[in-house]
Amino acid sequence: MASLAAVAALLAAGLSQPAPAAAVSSSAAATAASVDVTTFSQGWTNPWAISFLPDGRSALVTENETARVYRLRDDGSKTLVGTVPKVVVFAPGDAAVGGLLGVAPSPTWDGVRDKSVFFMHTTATETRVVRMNYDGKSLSGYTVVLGGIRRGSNHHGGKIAFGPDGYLYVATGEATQADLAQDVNSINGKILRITKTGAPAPGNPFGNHIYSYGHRNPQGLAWDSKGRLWSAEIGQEATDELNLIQPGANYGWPRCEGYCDVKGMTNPKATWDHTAATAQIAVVGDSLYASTLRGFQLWRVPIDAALGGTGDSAKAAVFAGRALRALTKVPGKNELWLGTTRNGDGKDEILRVTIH
Ligand SMILES: [Ca+2]
Repeated sequence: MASLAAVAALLAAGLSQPAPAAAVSSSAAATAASVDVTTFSQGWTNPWAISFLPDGRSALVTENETARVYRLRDDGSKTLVGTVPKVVVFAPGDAAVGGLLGVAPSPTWDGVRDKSVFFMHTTATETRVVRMNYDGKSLSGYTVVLGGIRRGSNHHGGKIAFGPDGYLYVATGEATQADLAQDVNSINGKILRITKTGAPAPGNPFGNHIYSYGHRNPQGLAWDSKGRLWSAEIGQEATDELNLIQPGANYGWPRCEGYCDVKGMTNPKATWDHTAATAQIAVVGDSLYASTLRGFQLWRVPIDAALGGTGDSAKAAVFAGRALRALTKVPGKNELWLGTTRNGDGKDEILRVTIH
């Protein structure tokens, strides 16, 4: 447990002012992956999401409040490709409250025949998924794909990602209206599964946009090597959750937060104290990795342990010292790109996390 004590010490030192970043070894020595963390790209302001283009060597990165979109290459260089219009942040300075959120290039994007890139963002009145054209140089056009997602002061979800089935999965928050999460006629507090034109994907469990429900503020989506969908969401007063997502399942909010024993509600596979603010997830090999905003940590959760009911005891912090959000796996490598957040204008970084 020495490594967890080290994490605690870092946190005690780092909560008000970011402490020097440090990698810590996992507590589960027999199965632990060790990580090397290096600063990879600097000059960022609250990066929210990182999503690779099909070339596998460069990614689009959104900035939350500036609404800017950059292309980040594997040498760490970045190029501004445009700004998403109509983005409204209600409370500048607090990255929790909307702005430009997720990004997902079309899986067949080539910049010529297929230029489609999808974004999720808040406007003055709603949260929406939009499509823009990216020709490899700049963004143009703006088409609303799915509007009418309610926005509140907070809890906007925001992650979007194409699944192995080619459909777009959209994590929506309950916009501080908790009862919407249990309403299968509302698209808030859900994981949605939609086509590129915003229609319900074929085979959805309720015949509408909804794939799963009972979510509070989900910001993480990732698939494992077996094609299983996982999601992370931030809790209210007690518990952040890592959930294994099944179509049609009810993940409990607001009746349940974390584990509970209510018929028809699906329990999480791992949890954190809600003060961690567990944001995004990515899969490398047989483990899930989770970034935390207020926990200042990157966590590793062995997938087999999570499936077997021991996710909480098996999870371990592998890096600590920075407020973290944007997280994605690098295609073809045992590597993550991980964005810091809330360090002030131009002071965030994208970190390269190499997993051994
Ligand atoms: Ca839940």
